[in-house]
Amino acid sequence: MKSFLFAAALLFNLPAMAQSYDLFFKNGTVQATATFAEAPVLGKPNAMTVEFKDAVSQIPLAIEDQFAVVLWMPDMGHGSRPVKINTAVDASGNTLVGVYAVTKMYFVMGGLWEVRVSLKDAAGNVETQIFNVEF
Ligand SMILES: [Cu+2]
Repeated sequence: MKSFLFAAALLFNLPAMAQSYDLFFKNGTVQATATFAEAPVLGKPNAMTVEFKDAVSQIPLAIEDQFAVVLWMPDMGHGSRPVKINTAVDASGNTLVGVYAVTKMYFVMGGLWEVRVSLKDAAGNVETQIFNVEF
């Protein structure tokens, strides 16, 4: 996906607006790359893709765990409305292994936001990794 977006940006000579964040789970073995194709903006329904990969081989990884994303303002102790998560599909409608489309990401006010990405395994253990977005 990332290489496709990069290629598309070159092809159409668009400004490089994509923003990517790499998060690591399960003692560094699982990589999750979160990409905003367009830089997030305040008060709009932003979207990102999250691609899970084996951190070493970079091969897409099907995730058995429950995947969740929460938007949170740490300085103010509140969040936003729930985001929507779907498995991502390619142009033919085939499910992309380990890729999720996260939509309805509303950053409802200016300031520092945490994007809290978490995996919950079958035993109920939750691991959360965070990246920041600031407006
Ligand atoms: Cu706030």
